[in-house]
Amino acid sequence: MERTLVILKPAALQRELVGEILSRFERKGLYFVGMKMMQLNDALLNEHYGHLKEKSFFGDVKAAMSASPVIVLCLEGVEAVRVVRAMAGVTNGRNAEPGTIRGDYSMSVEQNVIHASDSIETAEVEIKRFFKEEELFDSKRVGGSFYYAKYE
Ligand code: IDP
Ligand code: MG
Repeated sequence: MERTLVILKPAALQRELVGEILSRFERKGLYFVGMKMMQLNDALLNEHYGHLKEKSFFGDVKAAMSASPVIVLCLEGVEAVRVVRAMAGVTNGRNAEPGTIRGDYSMSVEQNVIHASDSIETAEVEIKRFFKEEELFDSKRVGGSFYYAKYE
């Protein structure tokens, strides 16, 4: 199985879309193997968005990504990188297909609500960038009841 990295951007938190976005991944059948809230700093953003450093909007993107905390997720599943990228939709929310996350929740190229790794190689680098080994968990389901205690 593959693992991929997703970031719920400040727009997702400020617009209170976190639950809806998480539930899409959960219902799709992706396993949550890592999840945490963090404040992104300039050093991390220079690394994460290094491919954009010559772009005129680089500073704006970094400002948008550090405007509030974000939630980083590591999702696992067969072909998870491709599947999650398809669920995200194309970069510009105005062009993203309805039914995708960006297509349903964004009207902007910058404020496009989530980040998703774009290839298996990138995903490996990005997961290491945001998660320590001990912050990632086994996706294997455990036995027993999670509805009642034994004595009820
Ligand atoms: P991606 O997020 O779809 O992989 P990238 O080209 O890697 O797209 O760009 C990273 C992020 O930079 C985008 O998600 C978006 O927030 C922002 N961005 C990309 N292109 C533009 C642009 O033309 N104007 C403003 N922001 C942009
Ligand atoms: Mg990208």
